[in-house]
Amino acid sequence: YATGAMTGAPVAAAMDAVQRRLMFEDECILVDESDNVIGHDTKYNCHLMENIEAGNVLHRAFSVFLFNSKYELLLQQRSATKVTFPLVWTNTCCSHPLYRESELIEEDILGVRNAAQRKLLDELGIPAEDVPVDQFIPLGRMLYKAPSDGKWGEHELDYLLFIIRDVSMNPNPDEVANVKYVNQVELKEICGKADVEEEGVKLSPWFRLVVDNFLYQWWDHVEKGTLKGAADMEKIHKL
Ligand code: DMA
Ligand code: MN
Repeated sequence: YATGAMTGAPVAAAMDAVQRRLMFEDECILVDESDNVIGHDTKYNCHLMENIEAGNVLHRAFSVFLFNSKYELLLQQRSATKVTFPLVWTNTCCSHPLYRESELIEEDILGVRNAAQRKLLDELGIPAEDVPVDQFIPLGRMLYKAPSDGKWGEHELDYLLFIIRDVSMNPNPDEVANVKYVNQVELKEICGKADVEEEGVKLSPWFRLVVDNFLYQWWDHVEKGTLKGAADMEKIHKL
């Protein structure tokens, strides 16, 4: 079988072709714990647990939480071919702003907003006009580390973005296995099931951190129309 000449890694050869391409093409933004840009590295290098443990690949990321006009939250189940965290249920869309001019803009968090709009189209087929960049509401930043399967993991400084819009969608099967809108009661049921291993429901670790620390209070603000007052972009929550 292919030996992965570029890396010498059979790991790379075993990856799904679409996901492998993204692992080497996507150049993530490396930051320090205060979110200052200190460099860049491939998505591949940033997610190898050995590099994470060495402490060199903290990178910038974002997590979008999209609500419809009934204030239901759109969840996605990651595809089976995702290299990290396959088949787990998670928030609407997650990825990384890339080391390119349009996604490095810090004024008004525009770089992260541009990346969020790009990935909502890539993963869920949501047209850009349905998610204008000025409609994303940044609520906070969190720093977390999470192993996936021993080989792979995450160590991110994650921008949490809410958006309240009715959208059209056409999920990309390379990225997404399933989607579902839930209300607060339904999400609490899903989280209850995720706590019981035999139920076979898995949630992503970053989604679980947001659920356990922030989500329901922010969701109440969504329902009351008071969300903007809930934002705190100064503090970086170390979770
Ligand atoms: C990475 O998400 C970002 C977070 C917040 C976990 P991902 O693994 O879905 O990234 P991508 O969609 O680029 O593969
Ligand atoms: Mn990451």
